[in-house]
Amino acid sequence: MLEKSKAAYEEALRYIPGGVDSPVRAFKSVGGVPPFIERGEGAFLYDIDGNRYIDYVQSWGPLIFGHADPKTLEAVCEQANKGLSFGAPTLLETELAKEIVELFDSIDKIRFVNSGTEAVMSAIRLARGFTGRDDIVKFEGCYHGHSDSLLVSAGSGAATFGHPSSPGVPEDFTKHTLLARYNDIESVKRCFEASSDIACVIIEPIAGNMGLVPADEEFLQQLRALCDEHGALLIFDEVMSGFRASLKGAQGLTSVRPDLVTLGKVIGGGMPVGAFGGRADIMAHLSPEGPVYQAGTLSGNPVAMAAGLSVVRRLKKDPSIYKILELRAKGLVGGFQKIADARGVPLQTEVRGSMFGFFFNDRPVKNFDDAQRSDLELFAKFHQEMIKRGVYFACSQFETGFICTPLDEKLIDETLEHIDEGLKKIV
Ligand code: KE4
Repeated sequence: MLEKSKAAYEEALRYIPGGVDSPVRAFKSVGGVPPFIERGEGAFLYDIDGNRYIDYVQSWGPLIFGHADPKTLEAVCEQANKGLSFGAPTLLETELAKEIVELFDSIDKIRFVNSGTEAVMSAIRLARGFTGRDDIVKFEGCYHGHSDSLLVSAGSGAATFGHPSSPGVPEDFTKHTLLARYNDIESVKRCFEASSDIACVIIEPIAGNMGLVPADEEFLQQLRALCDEHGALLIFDEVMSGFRASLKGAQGLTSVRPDLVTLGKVIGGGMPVGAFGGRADIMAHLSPEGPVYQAGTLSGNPVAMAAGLSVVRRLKKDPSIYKILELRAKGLVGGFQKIADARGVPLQTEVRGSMFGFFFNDRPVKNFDDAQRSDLELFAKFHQEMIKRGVYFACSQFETGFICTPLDEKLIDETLEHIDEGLKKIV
């Protein structure tokens, strides 16, 4: 079934560390050979052995209209034929900036970069530059990309490998990073007691990197009040939840407003785009207007902007997409829950818009400690059974699943049959 991928993986291992350009893709926490993908089309991935998979990862979130979406490709090809990159301003950047600023009341100004990591790294530097303070607060289990000061008990790849803080990050870089517990306001208060030099608190308002764990509304409100009380900025990292949890990401589902927001994934439509934005008075501190330096050769790349514009404009034109995708996500996890209950398998599930999550766990998951108590061995066996049956779930318990528009009820029913067969085999 995966002969060619096996050979391809062995070859890749000779030239690329772990055979992959991003650790989670190596399937280390679930085992088995990672399928090498030949092409994607709609809801499907096709690997180089000709196997077809119903894809619930969609490149970790960006592809809300599915693989090789014709309208996105058309926009990309049309722009590419005019040139790939100019290193000079284009109308496209302003157009995409306008679409996002008009949508988010928390974003007065925005700047594009090339990844979520870059967006968060830049937002943190801006928060430090604006407040003149050095310390930051993050939450156990939240992942904000791999910039040094945030690789402290990250919730994505690092946590999957059980090495929450990465070698190579100097102690000096992390001594300014305080860790709090998700959905636990007392732990945040303790951070503010421990430091009077906190520039910002960064949070995934809907956490997607410890599995899907939404923040409680009351907790977010208390977090907002605490930041205001201490003059610290609140940063919502919506790289994953933006344009996925709702048209306005988590901000479409909570009354709380951040001072800065980071975005990525969907706003690039599958091309490399990240962004950070927020209050005008804060963004005014960014070079060349202000003293906080930040730059990038391919930032605002016109081809990537064209892809993002195609996707964002269609989502804004028809926000009912989110209701449809949420119903499908609920159909999937609802069916999964019934199957697990019938087979006596403890399961927790969660849905937020087009995002869904599930934990092999007998108790609700409210933070990273809860998530880590999930049955990771069962998750690995389950994932392998799903791959055998042509269902491509995220290859880690600490990730989130996604529904895209071509992934219809028929495919969800087919998935549920495979889930039932797979669970029957392993429990
Ligand atoms: P990138 O640098 O990978 O574009 O974005 C970093 C990032 C920042 N913030 C949040 C909330 C994120 O989810 C991410 C990246 N997400 C992971 C998947 N959970 C990317 C997959 C990978 O690392 O290969």
